[in-house]
Amino acid sequence: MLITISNRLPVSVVRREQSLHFESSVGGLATGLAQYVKSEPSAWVGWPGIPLSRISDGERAGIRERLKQESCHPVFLTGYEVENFYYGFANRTIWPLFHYFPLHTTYNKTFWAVYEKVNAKFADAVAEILRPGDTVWVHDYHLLLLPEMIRRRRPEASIGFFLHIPFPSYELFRLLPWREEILRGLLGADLVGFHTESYGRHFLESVSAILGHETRPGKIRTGNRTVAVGAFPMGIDSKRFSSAGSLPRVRREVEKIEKRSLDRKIILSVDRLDYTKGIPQRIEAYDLFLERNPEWREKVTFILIAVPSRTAVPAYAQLKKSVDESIGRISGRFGTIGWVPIWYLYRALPFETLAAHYRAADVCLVTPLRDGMNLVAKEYLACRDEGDGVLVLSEMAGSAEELSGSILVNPNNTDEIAEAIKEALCLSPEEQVRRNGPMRRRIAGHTVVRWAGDFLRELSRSRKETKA
Ligand code: ADQ
Repeated sequence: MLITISNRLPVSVVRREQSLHFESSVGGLATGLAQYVKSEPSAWVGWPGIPLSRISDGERAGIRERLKQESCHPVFLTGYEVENFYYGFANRTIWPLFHYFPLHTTYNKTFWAVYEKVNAKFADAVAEILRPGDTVWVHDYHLLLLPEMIRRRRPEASIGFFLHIPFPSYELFRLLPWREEILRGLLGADLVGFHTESYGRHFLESVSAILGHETRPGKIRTGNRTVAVGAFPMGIDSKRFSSAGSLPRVRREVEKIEKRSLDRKIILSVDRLDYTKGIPQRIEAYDLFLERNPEWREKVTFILIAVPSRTAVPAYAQLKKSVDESIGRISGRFGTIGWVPIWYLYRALPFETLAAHYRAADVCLVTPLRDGMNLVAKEYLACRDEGDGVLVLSEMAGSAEELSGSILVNPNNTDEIAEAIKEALCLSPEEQVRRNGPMRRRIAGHTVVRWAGDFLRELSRSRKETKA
């Protein structure tokens, strides 16, 4: 059996009025793994998204029973744990530090203590269902201690870990007061996977400098065990996006967008509202573009879609305010009676609406300051069934390694982004198709299902090698 463990279960429990509802998540990981494990037994361990204070003991048992029908095993968290583990250590310590934002990083002993405690809760939940022969796959920065905690409880288990965010260079990682504990936690796995080779190299460097372990490319020796390290760039469900154009609702939405934009060129960006995504710099670059290219005013519309995210963390609330203000400034400066330079949508969109925006957009601006991978870039290219469209992509996104046919930019260089916008709008359709061809083939061939298969095959191979 494959046991997947992530902070959130693919099913969330929400309370609306008096009753509880079960909503399935449509994230890349959930859909990708769901397809992968269709044919074999599997289980998922994670938090169901509702704090304990919001459910009664009876409801808790009911949730457990109901989730079991979907092979999901809940780890219940108190409000205090959510505050210190999720909003605290995961999102105010690891997230900023691993994305090269040391000034946003909080080092707080309570956050750390609760992080350890919650990881141990997850380990207990896994130990309860883990049987000999099972494979455990732990996901992401919320659960960095889990591989070792499971190893202690079940020394023979086959354990894989995948990090969805960057692993920073040693100079950043060494700032963490709990750097040794985090590395030891990860080394409980048989295979540690990253989106790119360079994140893997950073990890090996930290293990060697901080723990003094012997390392060679792709391998770490720890005690009597060998831990494999590899790059597994995550893909998307490319068929779902490439066939979206055949859905009547998507076609209707595309028409609506084009009609409302009066056939102006459309520039699109889509992200969670997160300070790592470079949204203020992107808006500033658009401002520069309009200032320097008056002939483009009223001929282009920038649709900026941002999903609310981690609003309880102060840095996110500040970002929201500054984005609102800078959008207001551009509209005041360049807007006319018949033209709004930026349309700002601050919400999550259903799949069909998102796909319609990808299909309607002439240019997609993906300019994170740091990003583990960035799936939006891949979704945009997969959606364009004529093969046209221009992707402007940050060099700091993991996906830049695979998507080198895009217009690559330094996300801190607003002059360069402004130039790239102009270049993108002027690129001939033939050139667009020529550039996108290899990238679209890569995306179609390296799907999320293939990613999961590659990782799990490598896990089982490295286990055999260690045992031999
Ligand atoms: P994220 O930081 O969330 O993921 P990304 O990879 O771009 O970043 O994934 C976002 C997902 O949310 C995409 O599938 C996108 O379609 C969806 N989405 C974004 N805005 C939306 C909106 N307004 N409405 C609906 N859906 C929206 C983390 C890491 C990334 C890494 C992924 C996967 O930060 O670097 O690529 O995990 O490993």
